[in-house]
Amino acid sequence: MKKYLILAGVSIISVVPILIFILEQPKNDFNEHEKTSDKTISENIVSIVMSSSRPGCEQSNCYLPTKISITSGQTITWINHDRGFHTVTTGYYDTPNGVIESPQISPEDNFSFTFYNTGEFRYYCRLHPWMEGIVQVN
Ligand SMILES: [Cu+2]
Repeated sequence: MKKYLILAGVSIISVVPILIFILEQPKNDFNEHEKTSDKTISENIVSIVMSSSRPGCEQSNCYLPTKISITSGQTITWINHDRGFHTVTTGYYDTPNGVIESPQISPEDNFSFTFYNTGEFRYYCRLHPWMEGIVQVN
């Protein structure tokens, strides 16, 4: 009987560190994930709203927010929440000024640009002339 008790004791002692190890693992992953989230939150996000490929979004927002203010050296990430393709192109429709010339951003994809020069940057979508936004860099 004593033998079994010792055996049980030894089993518990050897199992506990394994359990701690297993329980620690997801916790570490979670912390890692939290760090990634913080990084995302600190970015400046502009959302390309659903259905902006159809005229009408200019009544509210095609790019949300339509005007965003940042300081020099900061990055803006545009996230396409629509089902169609869009671009971020600085200038006015048919007269791009070449500061930003994004590729076509596919649905759920994103595009980032870091602004070093100050000033007001107006931009639009090459595919949908009614989509306009402004970046103010201070
Ligand atoms: Cu568009």
